[in-house]
Amino acid sequence: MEEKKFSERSIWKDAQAMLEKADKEGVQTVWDRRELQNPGCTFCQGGTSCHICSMGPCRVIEGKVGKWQYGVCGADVHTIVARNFGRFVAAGSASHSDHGRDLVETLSEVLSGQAPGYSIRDEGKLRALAAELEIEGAQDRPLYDVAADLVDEFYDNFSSRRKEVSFVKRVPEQRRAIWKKYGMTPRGIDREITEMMHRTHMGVDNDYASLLLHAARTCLGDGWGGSMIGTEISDVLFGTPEPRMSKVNLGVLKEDHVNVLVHGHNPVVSEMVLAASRDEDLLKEAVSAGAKGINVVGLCCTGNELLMRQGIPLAGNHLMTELVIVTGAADAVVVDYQCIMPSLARIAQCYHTAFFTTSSKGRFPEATHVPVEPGNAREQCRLIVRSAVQAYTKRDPRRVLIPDKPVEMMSGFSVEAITKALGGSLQPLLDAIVSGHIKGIVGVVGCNNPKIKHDSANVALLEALIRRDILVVVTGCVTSAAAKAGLLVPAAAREKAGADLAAVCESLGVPPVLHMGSCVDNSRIIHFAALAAKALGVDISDLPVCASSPEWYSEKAAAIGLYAVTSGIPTHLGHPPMILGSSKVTQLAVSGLQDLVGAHFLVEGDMEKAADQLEGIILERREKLGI
Ligand code: XCC
Ligand code: SF4
Repeated sequence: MEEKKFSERSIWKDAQAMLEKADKEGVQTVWDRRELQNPGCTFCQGGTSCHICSMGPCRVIEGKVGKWQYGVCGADVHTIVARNFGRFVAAGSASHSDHGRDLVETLSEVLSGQAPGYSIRDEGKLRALAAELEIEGAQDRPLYDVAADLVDEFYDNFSSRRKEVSFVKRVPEQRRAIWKKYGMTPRGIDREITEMMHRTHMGVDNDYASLLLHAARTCLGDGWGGSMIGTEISDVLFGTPEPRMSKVNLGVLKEDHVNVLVHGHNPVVSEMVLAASRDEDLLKEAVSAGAKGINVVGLCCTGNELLMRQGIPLAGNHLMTELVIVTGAADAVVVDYQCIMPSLARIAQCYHTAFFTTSSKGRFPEATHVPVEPGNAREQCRLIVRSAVQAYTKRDPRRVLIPDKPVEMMSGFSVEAITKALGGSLQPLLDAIVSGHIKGIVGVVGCNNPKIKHDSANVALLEALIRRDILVVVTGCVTSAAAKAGLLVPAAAREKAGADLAAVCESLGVPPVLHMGSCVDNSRIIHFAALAAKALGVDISDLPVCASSPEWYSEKAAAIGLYAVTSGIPTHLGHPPMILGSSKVTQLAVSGLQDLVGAHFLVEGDMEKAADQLEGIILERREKLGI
């Protein structure tokens, strides 16, 4: 393969160097497999194939008569596309929410004394949450009693006994009225997901619009339910993030250290791996093995979790997860669940890398499984770190290549931290928006996708937005893109942002792109939007606020998009979901939703044009607000 090809796959030097190394060493990557899948299936791309029952599978084409008109059961193309999309986002909602549930369980086990090693690190946050949810004596009853009530309340959010999930309270009244009108108020997190599966069984909900409204309800149960609970309890257990500096790219690996990579989503695992890596006896073992220390670095969302709260460096995002092993310097990769490519365990076998799974939900046949549960996490994570030290002794220095120097970045912008940075209230930020120094805010979130040159769209959109004096917040895998591009440091304001935005950022000492966390932490963004809307006495759909996922790939990202839109935030996607086979479903997504919820999806592959469109919406909304 010639060099040119590597530079077509990723915009980053560290990635290109590793792609070249992978090629030399015969390691197949996600890009190679993407090419092998070409050309894709047109039916699947348009969402018009159905395998929901065994009378099929069926394939249909809109506008055909006779053959291809209906599935065997009689479903038309709109029903089929809507059912497929409903299931797609239900799976995304389930993933975020099941992660959230794991945190409720961990907190519950802390209370019953069954989770040694975990504790309530942020008592203030726990009491504030309890007060917000009107739990009696939130501020003065014993901490564990209040926490027990909070655990009950959150468990109840997953059930079928409620009319709405707790955090619907956070939503502006106008928005709640819209949800009520269209039957979109999420009642119970699991309930909406289950109902989505029920409705999409053969012969239940056959009306595409009705299916999509329930899909929205399911996703709202994720955003304002499962994800939000996940974020809030993570803060309670591990601390609410505050601004801190860190580093990013493959250069954060250290040649003379035992490198332990944590990948996945749940801080319950990664926080404990980090704690174990700081144990004196294990550090001594590392030194006896010839290393200078133990270096824990993050990947993807659990990397974001550690970065936000502990300042742990980020090795990279989704498309870097294979390449990090190709450095030959990854002594252990520790995973929990979600976005962990099945290829990783095989690639680890090409090196000395020890690959550990920790969740009973996320097994790989090639991996060493070390089950990590709240009750045994401390010991199990010590075992993992000890094995990493042993793996280090097997590292082959001739195969090690750590490309590039790390880039500096700033992280830790929780809603609490932003409020604090502004002097205790959101008012100065709202003032800057009203005065026009900040035109608006866009949340740029989500993944990588080998269909799009790695991080090219993420970075292009970020730069185009800040140039237009639009403040950007990032989460998930866009974080690493933003950081590598040098956008997560205060100096980026002067270098890359428009003059007005730069002036605001400089006066506050913050970057023009603020890192707000992992993907479940998109709940921080909608919470932030709700607070801003309430402060201005308007609905979220009145705010000059948009969202984008330029390189999204996952079911979770689609769920996020749908809860953002139905929360009133217009959302751009860099490439379309599998719905284009139905004109009615597509039409509802890109314009019909506007009339219902005051926001819609936009799909645009050119990031300058996307930035123009987002700016257009922001200016329109400003005008309507009279600012
Ligand atoms: Fe996964 Fe969360 Fe996407 Fe990254 S951004 S590829 S979903 S790790 Ni969530
Ligand atoms: Fe075919 Fe209908 Fe069965 Fe889908 S549900 S596979 S369209 S018969």
